[in-house]
Amino acid sequence: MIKRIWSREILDSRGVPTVECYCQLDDGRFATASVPAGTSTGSHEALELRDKDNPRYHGEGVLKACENINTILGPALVGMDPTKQIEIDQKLISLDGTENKSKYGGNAILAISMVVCKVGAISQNKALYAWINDLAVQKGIAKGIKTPTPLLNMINGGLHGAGNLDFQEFWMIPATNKKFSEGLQMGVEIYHTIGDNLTRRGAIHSVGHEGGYAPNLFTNADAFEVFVESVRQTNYALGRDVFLGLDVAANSFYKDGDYTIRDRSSSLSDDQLLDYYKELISSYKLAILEDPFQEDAWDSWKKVYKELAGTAIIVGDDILVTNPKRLQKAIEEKACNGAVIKPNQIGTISETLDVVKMAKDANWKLVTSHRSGETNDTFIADFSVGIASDYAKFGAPARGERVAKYNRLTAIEIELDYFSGIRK
Ligand code: 2PG
Ligand code: MG
Repeated sequence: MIKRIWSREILDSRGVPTVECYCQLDDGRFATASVPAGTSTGSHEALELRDKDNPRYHGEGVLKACENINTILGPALVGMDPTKQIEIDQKLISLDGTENKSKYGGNAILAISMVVCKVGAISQNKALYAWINDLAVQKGIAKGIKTPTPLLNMINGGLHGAGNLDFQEFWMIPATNKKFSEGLQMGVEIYHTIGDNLTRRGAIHSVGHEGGYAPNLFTNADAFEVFVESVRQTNYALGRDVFLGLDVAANSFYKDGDYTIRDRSSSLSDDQLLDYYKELISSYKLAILEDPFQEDAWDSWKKVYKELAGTAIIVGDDILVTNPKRLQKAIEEKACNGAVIKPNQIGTISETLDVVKMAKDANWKLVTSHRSGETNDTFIADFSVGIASDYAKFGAPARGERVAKYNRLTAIEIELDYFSGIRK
């Protein structure tokens, strides 16, 4: 049973405070978990509690969230069985009592939900991904695990990049018939080739929040040009071994009814932007398009779904925010056919599983995702396997907090190969 839950403030990969939580059982075993945080957050996400009225860390501290764990939420769970995840999450939700977890903070609540999940697995001597799959089954999801196809974020723009691109994430997607580790290796080779090509072009680059290059280029489409050039220089064929994808994160360049991007001299209406996506999809073989319109532009989402869902997967992130109500609406209105899954957008593991169940029942594709502000916690990698996610996006194949998750997936792949007899 749970003996003690304790939390402290740590830093995420951007140098911004976040919550780490520790849970010890009465037999002495324990786990720790830490929550990620977004930069381009959707306005309908669970509330991330920050010490806005305290000048330390420019008001970004999370001491209050930690205190909520240490003095209220943690003590309320002492004595409970850590394998009762759904009951524990329900208790956290009712203690908070608000729609968006604003009383105690989504960051405080998720930290506990994650650490309970980890210690629940430990208490049964189970691999975390296997325990997550058991929880998924408890929620009515079909039994079964798999390693996902990675969406490797090679070029960072928008709110994530230090360069001048408007679109947020330019992905390389290995063909889905490749093993995870093979796709990752292809991605790394292409990543380094892109770096060389950007250097040769003098497109001054650093890296963005997620480890992808953050260049200065003339247009967003030029990033795809560099991509295509780089893939050609490897042994892989675009459209056969490798596909491209995009998280537009359109919220970040939407203002007063229009979208402004450097590819066009004047601002674009929703219809003009849709026409531009059609051009990009056919020129660059984009297989997945995330957040093409801002988070409340339901009519434009319905249009993009109608016109493009047969060609590319239309994935919702800021529009859905891993929220069952918004997902239900998107299913009914046919707004997308793929969902980004981010536990910290909703705040508990159980509610995240509810969203996974709904998306799977609607035959949508799942993209399990990190956040731009990450820690070295690899929980999300196990989660992606435990829910048999189609895709996982954990950033570039570079930078410690990103590769920690990819390396965890290769470890899981080895373990699964070993259990299935493929590997001795
Ligand atoms: C996104 C995410 C993660 P952030 O938009 O999909 O890549 O970014 O965590 O900044 O919301
Ligand atoms: Mg996104």
